Order: sequence, then structure tokens, then C-alpha cells
Amino acid sequence: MAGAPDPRGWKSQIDELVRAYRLPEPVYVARPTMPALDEYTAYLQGIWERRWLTNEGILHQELERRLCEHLGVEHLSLFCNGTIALLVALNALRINSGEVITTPFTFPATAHVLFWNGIRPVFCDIDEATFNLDPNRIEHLIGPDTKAILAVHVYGTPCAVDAIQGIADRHGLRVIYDAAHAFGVKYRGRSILEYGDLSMLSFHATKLFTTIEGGALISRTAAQQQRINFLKNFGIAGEEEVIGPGINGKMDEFQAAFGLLHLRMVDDEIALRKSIMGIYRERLAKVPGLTLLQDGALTQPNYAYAPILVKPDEYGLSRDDLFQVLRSCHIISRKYFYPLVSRASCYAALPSADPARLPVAERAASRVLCLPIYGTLPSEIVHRVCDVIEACHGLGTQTAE
Ligand code: T4K
Repeated sequence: MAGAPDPRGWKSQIDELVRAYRLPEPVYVARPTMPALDEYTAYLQGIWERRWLTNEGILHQELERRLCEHLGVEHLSLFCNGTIALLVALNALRINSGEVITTPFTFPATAHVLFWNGIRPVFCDIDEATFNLDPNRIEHLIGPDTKAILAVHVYGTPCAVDAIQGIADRHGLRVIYDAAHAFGVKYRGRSILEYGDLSMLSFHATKLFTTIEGGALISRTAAQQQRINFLKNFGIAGEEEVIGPGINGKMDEFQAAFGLLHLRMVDDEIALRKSIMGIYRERLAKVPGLTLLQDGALTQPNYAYAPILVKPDEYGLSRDDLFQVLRSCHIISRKYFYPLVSRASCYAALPSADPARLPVAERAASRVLCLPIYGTLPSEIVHRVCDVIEACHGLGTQTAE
């Protein structure tokens, strides 16, 4: 029990709880919704007949077109994954030295692309309410070597885009958004991908919209998009012309075919996730010590993730204990994003990675748990997840086995 630990009594309560609630099969944090196999086979038939497998095939071209329509953007370039897209984004803006201000509360890829481009990440603390870069803390990190701000719309929640743009304009900096989680999100009625200089999307299998592996860059102008398209194809601008040191970032026809089918399902997927989120919000908001992120008034969300925050003093169990109990019940939640990327050995020695400078991010990383959310998740399972979390409230503070 909280305040008066009784390991033996507590453990037997946990054992009882696990016996009562354990699911027969593991339930994961994410599952891709699969299109009908025969529809994919029909696309494969066409690929076989054309013998055109990659390098801007017709399915690739069609997916780019359809994504532009669906997302309400003008210039979108497909990639083999989001990480390479972000790597190319920096090159497209000719950022390959100096410093870039970024968030520690993200998937490691965000900081790694800076490292791979020879740029020093400068970690900035996050905002308590959104888990995104805190615009009030950015300006004092800007120095003579600062080139850009690389912000992440974590869980699909829009960053403080106006404040960030204002800072960038005052200091002559570029703004790149890692929008890996933000497929379909709108802010003030406009695609969130339209803010900043460039935005990156990830279409990984765990994402709301997927091409198995895949990603995209959304650019502002046709010229910018052309440079990106050259860079993702080795810098080749024509049979006899290489404009720069490009890379191979191309998406193939098999991925594009999957994406064309998946795109037809994405609106339904968002609607299904919304109802799952409704259950989590309704049941878990009442549990003392748990906080759920709220949708901003100006945001059209996508329900890509279902994070909760666990305050151990009020809830009774720590986040790690709850994680273990859920796991024992076959509910595989994830601690996105613990540990902070600033804690990775390749960054930990940087002055900006000092945990004392990142108190909000450190606290969020120690409390957050992402619960299962995907369209095909039955509501009975969602209720079972809530049952376990409710039942755990107030149990104690020992580590579950
Ligand atoms: N920036 C941000 C902010 C990102 O979140 C990411 C990726 C990137 C950049 C880089 O974009 P990409 O280069 O990946 O396009 C997963 C994803 O691999 C990763 O794409 C994603 N973020 C991250 C948040 O989540 P892991 O290591 O947690 O994946 P994994 O294999 O543990 O999968 C999670 C769960 O999903 C599994 O427990 C089961 C389920 N699953 C997974 C796969 C691969 C399936 O049901 N089917 C599958 O095929 O990183």
C-alpha cells in the first residue's frame, strides 16, 4: 500500500489481479490495420506485368498525388523511411554543420539525423502540457552556431508553431518539423505539415498510416521539392548530371501499393481510434494520479498514441510497476519516450543533455506510458486495460515480478 508498503500482501494482490485479468494473447501498443490480401495481390500482378519495381514507378507517382490530396499539401516526396527523409531535409536546407535546437523527448532518430549530418544537437526542455519543445526556453539556447530548430509534434500534438516561427524569424533560423506522429493532423483548419520550412512523416508499420517502411517530406515550393527529389536519388539530376552528394532514399512500388490500399482505410482508422481514446479518457481521467493529454481547441487530432502520465504518490504504483503489471496481464504498453534521447551515451556529455537542464522532459519520461491503440483493438480489450489500471490504483510501491 502507498505509504505503508507490505510486500507480501501487495504481491499476493498483484498475483490475484493478474489471474483475474490476464489476457490469453499479448496485446501490443500498435498493430497495423491490414488491407485485404487479394487487393494487394492485384497490385502485385500489375507490378509483375510491368516489371517496374522502383525509381518513381506509376504506383509511387499515384501515391504522391493521393497523399497530397488527402493531406491538403502541395509538395510531397515519398521516402523509404522517415529517418532518411529527415536526413535529406537537413541537406536540402544545406544544414550540415553547427548546432540545431531540438527536443530530448522523442524517438532517437530525431537526434541521430543531426549527428549523421555533422550537427551538434542542443537539447531544449519541453512544455508540461504538450510534451513538445517549450518555446519559452528556446531563445536562450541560440548561439552563433545555431542553424535551425528541429521540433517534433509528439504523439501528433501540434507544437507551438507560431511562437517557434517567430523565434526562427527573429534569429534567421530554419524550422524543420519531425511530424512522424502527425499524419492527418490539422491546426486551425490547416494541415500541420504546412508549418515550418519542411516537415517529415513516418509511414512505419507502427504508424497510423503505413507503407510498411516509408516516409515523406513536405516542402513549401516546387524548387525545394525538386532538390529533395534529386537528393533522395543519389543527387542525380539527369543521365549525365549529379548536382550533389545525394543518398538512396527511394520508396519502391511494393511499399507504394500497400500505401494506396492503406490510405483508403485511414479515415476509418482515425474514427475507430477516437472511440478507443474516448473510453480511455472517460474511465482513466477518474483514477487519482493519472493524467491524459487533452486535444487542443484549435487541433483536429489523429489519436496516433494513447499516453498516460502516472504520478506515483497519488496513484500508488510507479509507472514502471504499472508497466510490469500490465505486461504480466499480456498488455504490452510502451514507455515512449524513456529514456530521453539526451541520455544516450553518444549525447550524454553535451552540456544541453544535463538532466538538471531538462527537468520537465525528465519527469515526463519517468511517468509516461503509452497504452494500446489501433483501429482493430476490440473495445472489450480497451475496457480490460482500464480494469487493470483501475485495480492497480493504490496497491503499493514495490516492484512487480
Ligand atoms: N521521429 C519520430 C518522432 C519517430 O517516432 C520515429 C519512429 C522516427 C522519427 C523515425 O521514423 P522511421 O525511420 O521509423 O520511419 C517503433 C517504430 O519502429 C518507429 O518507427 C517509431 N518511431 C517508434 C515510436 O516506434 P519500436 O522500437 O518501439 O518498434 P517495435 O518493433 O517494438 O514495435 C512496437 C509494437 O508494434 C510491437 O510491440 C508490435 C507492433 N508491431 C510492430 C511491427 C514492426 C506490429 O504489430 N507489426 C510490425 O510489423 O519503434
